[in-house]
Amino acid sequence: MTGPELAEAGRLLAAARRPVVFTGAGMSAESGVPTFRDAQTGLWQRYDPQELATPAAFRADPALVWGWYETRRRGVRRALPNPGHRAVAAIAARLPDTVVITQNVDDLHERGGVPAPVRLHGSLFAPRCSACARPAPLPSDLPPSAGPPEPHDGAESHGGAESHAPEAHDGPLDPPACADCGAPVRPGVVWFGEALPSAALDAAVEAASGCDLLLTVGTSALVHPAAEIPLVAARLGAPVVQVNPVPTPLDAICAVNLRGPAGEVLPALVRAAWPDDAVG
Ligand code: BJW
Ligand code: ZN
Repeated sequence: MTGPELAEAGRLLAAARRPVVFTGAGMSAESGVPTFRDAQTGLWQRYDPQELATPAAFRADPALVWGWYETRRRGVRRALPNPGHRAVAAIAARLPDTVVITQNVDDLHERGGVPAPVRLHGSLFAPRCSACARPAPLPSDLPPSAGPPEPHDGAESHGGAESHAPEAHDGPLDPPACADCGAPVRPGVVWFGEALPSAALDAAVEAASGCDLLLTVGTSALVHPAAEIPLVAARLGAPVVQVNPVPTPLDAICAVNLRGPAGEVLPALVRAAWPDDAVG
């Protein structure tokens, strides 16, 4: 990938000292993890968010909701970080004050080399009690997805287009009971109508307020308050660079819009910023 936009984005990245990388579901799309709102492949094309991603949905049918999240968790365990995740890790390695903020509930940034992203919408891997909030152990996986996540050496660094969408085990599954109070354990994610974890939201706003470049990747920027993070950076004068195959509401505030998939654009961006480095 070449072009004046990429060159300009590369200049902005090379000049940055405190960049923020803000990611959404498109970041993991090339790893085979479905997005939410893409036509054809998005989860909300097949599932109703009101029946699965709200506290009321969990109260109404805990087994339906728990089973759906367990299936997604097992899909994510089979997925591998893609070259876009590696490129984000390369940026963070080059610029140690980089802050990675993600809306994603998968663990692909961590497995791609970013140990502690700021998580705005929680994690598939942190279930907790729905009543007392005590953290609960992860259920052990059933074959064929049994065992720990695959190690991430160079051999797996290409990710893959193979889909890890909910399939074989999709179906109701009773959630475990809390070891303290016996209430049902719930997924550790943020549902519609729930507050974001305050420490994560504070850290995200602080990072966006102090950054000198915000790179937004693979988000439709439709879900609030997360969608305001790039706006905070722009309002305070930081250039915003967007990576997305299609336009989003953020286009208007972006200094550069890089139209394309994260797994291709981000490695190209890293090469444009630091042509002499052997990364990406
Ligand atoms: C690629 C690609 C490739 C594809 N490369 N790119 C202001 C206005 C209107 C509404 C609200 C508002 N403020 C709050 C609300 C209500 C609501 C909301 O935002 N609703 C709107 C949808 C209308 N927000 C909330 O309810 C939030 N809570 C809240 O506000 O609480 C208030 C409160 C305060 C105090 C006390 C109590 C309450 C919570 C929002 C939680 C969102 N949860 C979800 C589910 C998480 C769990 C799960 O995984 O099931 O989070 S919804 C879903 O959307 C998920 C995502 O993190 C989030 C964002 O989606 P994302 O990442 O942008 O994905 P997509 O699919 O939308 O877009 C993918 C993009 O990738 C596309 O653009 C593609 O083109 C692109 N792409 N391939 C690069 N290869
Ligand atoms: Zn409990």
